[in-house]
Amino acid sequence: MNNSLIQALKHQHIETPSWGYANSGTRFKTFPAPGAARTVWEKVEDAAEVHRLTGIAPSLAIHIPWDKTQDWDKLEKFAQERGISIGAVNPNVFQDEDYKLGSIAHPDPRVRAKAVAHILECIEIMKVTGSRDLSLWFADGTNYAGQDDLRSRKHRVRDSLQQIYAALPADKRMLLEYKLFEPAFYYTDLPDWGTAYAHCVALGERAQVLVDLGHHAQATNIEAIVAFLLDEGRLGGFHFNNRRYADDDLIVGTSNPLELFCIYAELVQAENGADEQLKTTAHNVAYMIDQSHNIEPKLEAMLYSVLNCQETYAKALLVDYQALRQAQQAGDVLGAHRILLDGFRTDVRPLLEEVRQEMGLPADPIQAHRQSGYQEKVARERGTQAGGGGFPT
Ligand code: PSV
Ligand code: MN
Repeated sequence: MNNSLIQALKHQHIETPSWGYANSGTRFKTFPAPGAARTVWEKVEDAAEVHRLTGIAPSLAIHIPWDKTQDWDKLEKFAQERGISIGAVNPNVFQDEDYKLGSIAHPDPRVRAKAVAHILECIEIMKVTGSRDLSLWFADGTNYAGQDDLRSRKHRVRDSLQQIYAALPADKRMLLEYKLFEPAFYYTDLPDWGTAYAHCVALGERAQVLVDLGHHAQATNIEAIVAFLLDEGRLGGFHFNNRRYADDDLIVGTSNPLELFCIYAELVQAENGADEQLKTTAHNVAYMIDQSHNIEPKLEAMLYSVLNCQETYAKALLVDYQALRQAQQAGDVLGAHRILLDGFRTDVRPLLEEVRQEMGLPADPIQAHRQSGYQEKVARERGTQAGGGGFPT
């Protein structure tokens, strides 16, 4: 087997989200999941189980205040003992009563200051947990034409982000996530990658765009966004999931595997190309899952998500990019397409079994999980809770 391919696969890093281990639902109903994590400690334990079985999920993204604890040092140590580090810190400026009309774009300066203060508190948490990324998503927007002044809102967003960026230590980054719509339906303050990018450029180099796969209009070419942001040195990270209609939070790679493959192909080319700056940008991309599973068994869904990323990465690594380039330059439309798709069509499961064996992991992590008794154990110990840490029911 090709050694650099194996090395790349062994060093893949997918971050799982604390909120993916807790009970969650739709606005219609939350079906409590037996054994769903109730506290940040249990979320760490679940993340550790996913990492134990896959070997490529060594960090956990947290959401504040859902995961707030009095003793961050203790949590850090608890996680470390289980092979997990605390990853991106996600402030929550969308669930307090004060945020009815927005947070950093709110018309009232008091509310904006409150939102900024919460995010500054999250930066303090990052210092203790050793997190590199401050991951920002805002529910800010309006529902009706005329409800608020759009340019004023832009200025309020910029001003708030500047205050936050100024407080960010030199070794930390701000990831700015956009979302087409929801919860606001008429106007969203950060609706697309271009808006996020423009704010990032105005802020400084350590402000980077976060691409959540669920946050685009139908048929948007996400790999093209990825290519553009990579080339501009502004792709900071991903929130992986899959959508069919809106922000559906389905398991990444299930409803549009080709899209995920094309995204990975862009990343692999950037990682392995000759352009050093591009390489650095690609190497620093944070690969995070952002999914809340409502009807699926939570751990198994998370395992699938991590493994789907692994499979897709392997396929993208197998493409003959040199031949692809030649076909592109020769104007060979379908020849080029076929070379790229050859990677997508390859069955990489035997290769990944070998990689897992070399890493001392179970050949089939899903089967291993099903046979491990972990799910039964947590169901017994934690019971079936309505609600729990994470999304309120
Ligand atoms: C919003 O839909 C989002 O994608 C943001 O990343 C949040 O932090 C996350 O989901 C959980 O609410
Ligand atoms: Mn997201």
